[in-house]
Amino acid sequence: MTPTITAFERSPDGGQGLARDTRVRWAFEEVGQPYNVRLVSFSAMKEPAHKAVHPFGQIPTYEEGDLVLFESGAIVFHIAERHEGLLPTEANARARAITWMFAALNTVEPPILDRATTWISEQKEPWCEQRLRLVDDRIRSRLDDLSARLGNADWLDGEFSAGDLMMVSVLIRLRSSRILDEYPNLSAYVARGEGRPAYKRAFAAQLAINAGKPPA
Ligand code: GTB
Repeated sequence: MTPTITAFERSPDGGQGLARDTRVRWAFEEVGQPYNVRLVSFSAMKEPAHKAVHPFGQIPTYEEGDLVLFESGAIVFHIAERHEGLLPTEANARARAITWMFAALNTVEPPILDRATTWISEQKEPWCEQRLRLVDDRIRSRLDDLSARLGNADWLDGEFSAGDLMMVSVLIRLRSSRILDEYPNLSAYVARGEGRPAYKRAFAAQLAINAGKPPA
């Protein structure tokens, strides 16, 4: 059965691929699994029908027969577990790749999200600039360590894995801040991820929906 995911009917980013359906699309593309997309509006997301699928009224979701999932991390993990290509077969390497998925979502993404929230919702507050400086320092602290760990390697732990897919997806959100430019190896890492044919297909698929539409 072909899985169906949900995505914004009209993404606030106008097709920059920053919404979290892109990472799920990328995972599907990496493993060669076709998928369907159901587009939802901001108001429909808060209706009971969508909340039955996603308790918090958000995207992305994943439906395949009786199975209903939400949370992009859980969905990418599910795809990676069910198909070859995103997780190593050797048990310890597999556990490490999963660890990097969690690190991306739990350790690196939170301050990046704080930045986005401050930038989008708190710009008019008198303390906004001060808060941005604090959040940027927290981001730099994570990137300092991530950059040191990556070093000159192409990927975080051997071959490209779901851990890299998630980490690159999280770092992409930083592009407009220019903070990533301070870390040439992380910029190159993100560029390597974006250069993968699977990422390009995922990006193009979401752009095809959002191009030409004014941002939501
Ligand atoms: N932890 C959940 C996950 O990883 O799946 C978070 C899901 C989430 O935040 N979904 C967002 C959503 O549905 C879309 S991706 N928001 C609507 C709502 O909460 O009412 C976050 C997102 C939104 C917009 C941009 N953008 O425009 O740049 C980027 C990312």
